[in-house]
Amino acid sequence: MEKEVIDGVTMKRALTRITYEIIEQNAQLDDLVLVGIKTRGIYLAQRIAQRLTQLEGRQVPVGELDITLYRDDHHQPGPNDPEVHGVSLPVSIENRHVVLIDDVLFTGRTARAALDALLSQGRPQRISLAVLVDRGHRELPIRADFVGKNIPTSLDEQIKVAVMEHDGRDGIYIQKN
Ligand code: 3GP
Ligand code: 5GP
Ligand code: MG
Repeated sequence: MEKEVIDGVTMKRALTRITYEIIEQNAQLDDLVLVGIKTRGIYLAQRIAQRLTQLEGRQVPVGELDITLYRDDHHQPGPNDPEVHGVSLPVSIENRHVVLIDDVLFTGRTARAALDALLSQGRPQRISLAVLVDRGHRELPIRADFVGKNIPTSLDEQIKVAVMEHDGRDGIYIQKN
């Protein structure tokens, strides 16, 4: 059972608002680097970069982090933890302001793994976190600086973020397992 909670137009507006908030916090966009977390976070980062170009006439570099849940090959019990599989940064992040971008913020463990991966690549001046959806249930002291929508969920619900580039439509859906 899947229910649309945010339509495509509202989702685009949320991304535009996040873009304006990023502009407000960065007098000189020269220092900015956007880094998307696979899969949909990368598309969201690319969209924010496009908006920055439209609004400010600036090209902002976009990097990618490949972080997926650690899959236990031995089927041992215990929670899965996110694991970093790849880091692709088009420029040095030394002394830059990095904005990490993900579709959904849940426990915060993916964001934590992303911070580790970034800090292993250099010493950014600052790292911020932007997410399209904050669904609550944090297990670590992590919060987002830019939030598209707060969507409180129960643990047996799942948020589905659809992006045109990957899913052929834009929208945010909630699904009960
Ligand atoms: P994403 O790669 O676009 O973030 O994690 C792989 C995919 O599984 C994610 O897509 C996400 O949409 C989906 N997903 C749904 N619920 C969960 C969840 O609870 N944990 C993780 N890691 N992924 C989830
Ligand atoms: P966290 O590590 O904060 O628990 O979860 C963040 C990552 O897990 C996100 O990148 C996202 O892909 C995935 N995730 C966790 N819960 C959900 C959910 O309800 N919906 C979707 N689409 N992704 C989720
Ligand atoms: Mg994600």
